[in-house]
Amino acid sequence: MSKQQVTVPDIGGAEGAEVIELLVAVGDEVAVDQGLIVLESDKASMEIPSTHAGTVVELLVAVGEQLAEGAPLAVIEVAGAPEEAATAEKAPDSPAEPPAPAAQAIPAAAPEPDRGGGAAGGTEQAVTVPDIGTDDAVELIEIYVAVGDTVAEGDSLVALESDKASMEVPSPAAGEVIELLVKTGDSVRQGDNLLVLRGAGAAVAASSAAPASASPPASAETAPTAAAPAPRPVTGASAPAPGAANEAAAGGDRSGVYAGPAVRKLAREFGVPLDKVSGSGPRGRVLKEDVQHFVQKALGAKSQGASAVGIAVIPEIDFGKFGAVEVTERSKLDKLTAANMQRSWLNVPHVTQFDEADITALEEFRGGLKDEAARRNTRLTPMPFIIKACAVALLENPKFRSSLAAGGEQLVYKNYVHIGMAVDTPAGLVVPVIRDADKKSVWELAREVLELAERARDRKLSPADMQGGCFTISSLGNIGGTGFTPIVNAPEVGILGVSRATIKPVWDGEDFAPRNMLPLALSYDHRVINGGDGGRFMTRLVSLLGDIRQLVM
Ligand code: CAO
Repeated sequence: MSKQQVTVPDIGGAEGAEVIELLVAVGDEVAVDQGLIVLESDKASMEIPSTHAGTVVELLVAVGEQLAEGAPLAVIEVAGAPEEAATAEKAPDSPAEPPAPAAQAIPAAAPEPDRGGGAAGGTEQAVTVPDIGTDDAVELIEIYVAVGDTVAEGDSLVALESDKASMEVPSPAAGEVIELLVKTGDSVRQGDNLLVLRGAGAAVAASSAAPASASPPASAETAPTAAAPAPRPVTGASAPAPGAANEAAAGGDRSGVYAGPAVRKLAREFGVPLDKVSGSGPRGRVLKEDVQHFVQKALGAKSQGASAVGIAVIPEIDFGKFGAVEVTERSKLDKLTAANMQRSWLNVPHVTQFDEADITALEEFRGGLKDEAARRNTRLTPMPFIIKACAVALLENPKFRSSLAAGGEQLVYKNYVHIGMAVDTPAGLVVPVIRDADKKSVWELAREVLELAERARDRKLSPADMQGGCFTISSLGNIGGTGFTPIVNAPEVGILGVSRATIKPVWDGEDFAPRNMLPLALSYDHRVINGGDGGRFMTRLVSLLGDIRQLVM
């Protein structure tokens, strides 16, 4: 038994690369060539393979660490005599060692010197696949440029992927892409033409590396080739030949995370855990679209509900299992109302306060005005009186016509009294707004209630008719019920729910007397209005409705 340390090999000149994934854990048995960690520089992600077979007894790095060539990664306990182990090990720092494709990254190196075939500015040059450390074909997984794009020297042109590493091919010179000679999914080898670049001034060097095996398209044959980045042999704890690649590590079982650098970058930007994304590319490779789809799905789930605030989403049930069902599409208005209700319900800490107003006198007065109402071609319901009473209470209690602003740091007091009135229509609930209710007479309010309710039911309200409210009244008095808790119409802070008035026996100190009692429910945003404010508002309202002579004072 001997312990052997695995270090970071030459990573293609990258000054530092980040550990983005650990592929093994302490106690794991590893084979020579099996990936230990994944490193990512700004140009490539690469697996660093083990140089020894044995048991991982120590992991010396953590995800997120920046590593440079020579940094120790792991300690492997190797079975057998130390001598044998030493023989099995590939000598670190051996300059004679061939390039290690598994750890090979193609750096954005300077082009090789012009060999004479280069051309001056404006000349077309074919850019070829640089030395990728293997004679085997690799897959072209992504093209970052399109015809017409202007690129700078070092800009990524395409991404290639072998069994062990994905790497971006940088442009050897500045220029304009005038022809693409490859497409995504192509298999390419060192020397194959990738694209034709029209140089932007400086000459781009011709490469002598284009192999005979390359069979470029006709248009490229005539063009001199632009230099690929200079090859960099991997030295140090060198990796084995590609033939020895560990298939499982290459993209199978461990790697829900089989993705190129651009995709990894995108995933990082959106905070997407790549191991949760199912790859739709060849061998399960995660593509950009897969990450985008993942983000879309996550957003969709949030907007559907409650997961946005950490509450479990209500499960969808197949009700057809229990009996006949009928499914209908909801109207836009219904869906909008639902969204608004949920937003208010989840954002506003509600308190609802209840009381009853004795409207016996109001109803007597109103009853006596029926003829007058007919003469004025209108109807006089309790609603205009309630609106007028609310307007007075709102004038006296300015907090009830305020709204929170600046994330709760400020309160905006509105120096106007615009009151919304919930109207039940066949298409759904709408809330037209009566402007300056405090300045209008009960007759004017009666006319406006009638007119707005008609326009609402005929769907003739404009968006402007439904904006600017300070407070809302929702009356179910014509429908029935003894009470309900209305939801604040945020960003307003208060809403009055009115239920059906009924004659009740009320103790007057000496006897029970039949009185016409109107049930009221006042909901408010408890971030703005406290119980005292609520109590004062409600008491005043009850008093105003109980003696409507005060409304003219
Ligand atoms: N108690 C007893 N009777 C009442 C009453 C009350 N609180 N409120 C109204 N009534 C009576 C009216 O007096 C009228 O009878 P008369 O003609 O004999 O006087 C009758 O009920 C019908 O009134 P109306 O509904 O036509 O008129 P309105 O002014 O009371 O209300 C409007 C207008 C638009 C508010 C109402 O029609 C409406 O749509 N209400 C529903 C609001 C709603 O859906 N709220 C819930 C929102 S949250 O889901």
